[in-house]
Amino acid sequence: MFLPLDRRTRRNRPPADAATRESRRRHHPDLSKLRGWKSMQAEAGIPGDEWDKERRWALRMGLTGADSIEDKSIPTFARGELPHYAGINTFLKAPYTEDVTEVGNYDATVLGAPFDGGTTYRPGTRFGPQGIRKISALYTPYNYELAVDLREQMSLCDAGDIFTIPGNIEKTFDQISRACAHVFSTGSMPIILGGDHSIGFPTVRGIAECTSKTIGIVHFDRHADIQEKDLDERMHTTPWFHATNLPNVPAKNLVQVGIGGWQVPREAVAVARERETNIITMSDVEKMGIDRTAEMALEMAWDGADMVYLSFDIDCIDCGFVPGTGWPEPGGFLPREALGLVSRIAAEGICGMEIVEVSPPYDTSDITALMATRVIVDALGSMVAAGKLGAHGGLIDKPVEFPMGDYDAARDGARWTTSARKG
Ligand SMILES: [Mn+2]
Repeated sequence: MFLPLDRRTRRNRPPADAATRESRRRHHPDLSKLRGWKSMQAEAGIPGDEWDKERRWALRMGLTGADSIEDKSIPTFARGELPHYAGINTFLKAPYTEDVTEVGNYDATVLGAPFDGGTTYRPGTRFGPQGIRKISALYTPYNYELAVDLREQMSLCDAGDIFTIPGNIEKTFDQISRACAHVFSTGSMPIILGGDHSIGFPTVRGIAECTSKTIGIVHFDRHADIQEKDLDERMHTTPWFHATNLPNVPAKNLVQVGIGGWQVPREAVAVARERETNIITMSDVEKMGIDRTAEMALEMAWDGADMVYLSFDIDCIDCGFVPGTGWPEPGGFLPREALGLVSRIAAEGICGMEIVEVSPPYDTSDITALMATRVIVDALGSMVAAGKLGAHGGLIDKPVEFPMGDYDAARDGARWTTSARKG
């Protein structure tokens, strides 16, 4: 038994009287009240069937391992989750749905929007999807604190990247809207890996055209991103101007969290004021705390809305944690705060999400891409824990269907893509 140490003499203090003992009791809390204990017990109740299935599949795909390998679940060729450093990466090593008509078989679909033509300072976000997928291999699908195992409790696929058109913002927007509309129409929740923030307009447009219902947006950023044009085009400073022009995406349901610093243009503020969007600055968050901020954001985003979309600009986090981004700005969220907020927003259910502005060429040790991965898995984990994944499915009342490509029919058209060649 340990007696409390007297701080001055460093010797054990004599036993305290009953009243003092009572007041000290809180220093020895009931362990069973801790998340650590609860999660430890909860793990026993999570099934392992999908993991068994994956290992069975890995052996069938990758040959049995060498005779000297004692663990007979290890194949010769790396297949599936293990080892984390090996393999051809999709997001979280989820199955690659090369045939995009198959995404409807999964609860959620990751799709890349590799585009940085809307960038107004540092480029490089065209490599965002690759960077995020690469470091996502670090994760297991299980989260101890949430007591959630994504592999067992939901299904996820990676549809690869959208064919964007470098140097042409509008054609890229059309491609992105089409891709998002396709995924959303199948009922699978789209998770879009940007790309710069200009993609926020076409992603929301793609989703909005599949439903007559109203969509709210929770937008994490240091920047307001709501001016009409920047440098004469619809750059990454403009998505919410155009998104909130859509008939079923009202500006009053746009909640912008973490805004502040010296990079918010006055043009954007004027639009936010005219349209009466909801801006919660970083200092507002500091004053209110995470719980109240989340409560307020949810209330405003869901006010009269049928579903909520999450747009997460990685630069909302203090740039000391996310160097790999286009417009770094100090004074933003700590990672723990941002993740806490995302989890609370996602716990009420989201109909889709995007994570933008990750620029691997400016990243250090993959930390920015890692942060982006966390935002996604934390949102998914939170939705799974709250039983909200797929809740938006019943609201898709105008699903769209696009024809599959036909090589011969396309060849009859006027133009045909040539392979990229220098000179
Ligand atoms: Mn930003």
